[in-house]
Amino acid sequence: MRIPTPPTALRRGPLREGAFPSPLHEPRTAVAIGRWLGAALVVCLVTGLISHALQDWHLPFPSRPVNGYRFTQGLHVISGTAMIPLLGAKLWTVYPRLFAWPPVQGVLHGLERAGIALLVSAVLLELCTGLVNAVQWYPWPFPFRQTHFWLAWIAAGGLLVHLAAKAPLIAANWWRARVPAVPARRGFLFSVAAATGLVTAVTAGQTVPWLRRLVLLAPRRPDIGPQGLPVNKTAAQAGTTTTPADWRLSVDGPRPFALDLAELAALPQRTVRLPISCVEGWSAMATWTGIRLSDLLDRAGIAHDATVRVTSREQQGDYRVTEMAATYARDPLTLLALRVNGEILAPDHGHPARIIAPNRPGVLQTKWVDRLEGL
Ligand SMILES: Nc1nc2c(c(=O)[nH]1)N[C@H]1C(S)=C(S)[C@@H](COP(=O)(O)O)O[C@H]1N2
Ligand SMILES: [Mo]
Repeated sequence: MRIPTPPTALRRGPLREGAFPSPLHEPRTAVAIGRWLGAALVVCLVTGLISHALQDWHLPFPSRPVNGYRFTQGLHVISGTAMIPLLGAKLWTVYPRLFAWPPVQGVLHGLERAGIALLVSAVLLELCTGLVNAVQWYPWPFPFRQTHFWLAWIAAGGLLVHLAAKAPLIAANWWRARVPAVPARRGFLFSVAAATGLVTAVTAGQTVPWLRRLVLLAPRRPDIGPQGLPVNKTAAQAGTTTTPADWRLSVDGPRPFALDLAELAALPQRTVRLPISCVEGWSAMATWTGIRLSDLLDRAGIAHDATVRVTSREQQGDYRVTEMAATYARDPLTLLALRVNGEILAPDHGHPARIIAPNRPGVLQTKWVDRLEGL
C-alpha cells in the first residue's frame, strides 16, 4: 500500500519526512506503557467509585475494616499520581501519530481519532484537577467532585473504545518475543518505571506509614499538625475558634436532651485507635477518647436502625451536616470524641466534640458537633 504523504508545501515541521527519528515511537513501547497505565486507571476508577458510593450515594457500606477507606483512598491518590509520568511517557510515544497524513482517512478513522482526543482530554483534566485538589486548591468555578466523577466515566468509555479500536495492534504487540527488538526500548521502559516508582515513593508516605520518611512532594505530612494530626479546615476558617460558654450538645429523639461539656466528660468514656482518611490522599492514625455515639443515641431513645444526622456548629461549609447510616452510628468504635492523642481536642480538630467513625472518608468525620438527630 502506498502511504500518502502531505503535499509538498506542507512537508515541513512535524509533517516533514523523518520528523520523528526516535525508534521508540512504535507500538510495542506504546503497548507496554499502556498496560501499566490501564492497570493504574482501573485501580483509580474502582477506588474512586468506592469513595463516591460512600460520600454521594450513601450505599450501605460496612464499618469494618476500620482502615478500609484509608486503603482504598490511599490507592486512589497513589494510582492517580502514578498515572502522571505514565501518561506523559505514553503520549510521548504515540504523539507523532497526531501528524499522520491524511488527518482523517474515513468515517471510522475520524471517529477513532475523535475518541482518542476525548480520552486524552478527559484523562489529562482528571489528573490535573485531582492533583490540584490533593493540594487543596480549587481554582475553578465548577464543583470538583461531580466534574471528577463524570470525567471518569468519559475516560473509562473512551478507554474501552480505544482498546476495541486498537485490539489487533495490542494483540500483535503483547508478547515481547513476537515483535522486533528496538535497542533503546528496555532502557526507556526502565526509566519510565523508575520515574513512576520515584513519584509514588515520594508521595505515598502521606498515607503509607513506612514510606513516611520519603514524603517529599506530598502536600501533607501525616504527623505534622496540632496534636500530631494534620488539619483540613482550621477553626479560623470555619469561624469556630472559641467555644461559647453556653455550648451544649443537643440530641433529638423521642427523649431529647442537651448536655454541656462537663456533663459529657462525666459520661463513660472509651478510647479507640482510628484513622482520619482524607479524600485528598493523606491519612493518619490517632487515639480518640469520647462517648460512644450509640450510648448517646440510646439515651435519646433513637431507634437502632435510624440514620443519624450530625450537625456542626460551623455556620457554612459543605461538611457542616452529615448523615450517618446505622451501621456506622451503632458501631461500638464510633465516638463523639472529646480528646485526641491524650489531649482535649484543639479548636482545629473540632473542640469541644467531633465524630470519629471507622471506615469513613475524612469529610464525614464532622468537627465542632453540636447536634445529633435520629431520622
Ligand atoms: N464541620 C466540619 N467538619 C469537618 C470538615 C469541615 O470542613 N467542617 N472537614 C473534614 C475533612 S475534609 C477532614 S479530612 C477531617 C480532618 O480532620 P482533622 O482536621 O481533625 O484532621 O475533618 C472533617 N470534618
Ligand atoms: Mo478531607
